[in-house]
Amino acid sequence: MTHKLPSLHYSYDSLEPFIDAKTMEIHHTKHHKTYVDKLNTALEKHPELQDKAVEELLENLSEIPEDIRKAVRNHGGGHWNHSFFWRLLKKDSPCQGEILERIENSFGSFEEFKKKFSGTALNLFGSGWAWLVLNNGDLEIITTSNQDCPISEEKIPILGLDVWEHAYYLKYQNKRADYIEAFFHVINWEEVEKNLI
Ligand code: MN3
Repeated sequence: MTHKLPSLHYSYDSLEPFIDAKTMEIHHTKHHKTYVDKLNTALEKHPELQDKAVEELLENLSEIPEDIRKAVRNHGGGHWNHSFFWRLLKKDSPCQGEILERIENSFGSFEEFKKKFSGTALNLFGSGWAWLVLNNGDLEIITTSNQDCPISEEKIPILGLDVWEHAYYLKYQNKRADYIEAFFHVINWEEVEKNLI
């Protein structure tokens, strides 16, 4: 079994003007695809791992043979993180119901959550991800560096934002704050809520 690039359930231009079609296309067909390809290449050295789901690899990084552990962490993480991210994007999806209630209970209000999440994403130095995760049942905002995945730290990802420059540079250049603000217009809250269980 080899890992495959998942197709998106929407067109590249469907998040315009918040995330532009060109960025989406390059991000999916070049960046994400490269993670998938490099993960498959790494696993060729250990065929016994080829049938494992990427989650299983990432949950047990310490058990991955050392010669490919870094490749699995980077490219397996890249594959999982992007697959997760694509699923959570959609325009005009209001934050409501259980997910809104959980956010309000954890952060005081949606606005406080947005402020804290945005500040965390903005201040992440270098390349990485900002996340809303469940950590022992509590909602928390965290960051990971590079393509590290919260599931490797026994945390359950609820929402993730790619803050690598490749995710926004074509449209936003150095204005990461504007990209983060735009992201809040394209969060598929219905899908986010499904991650709570
Ligand atoms: Mn990316």
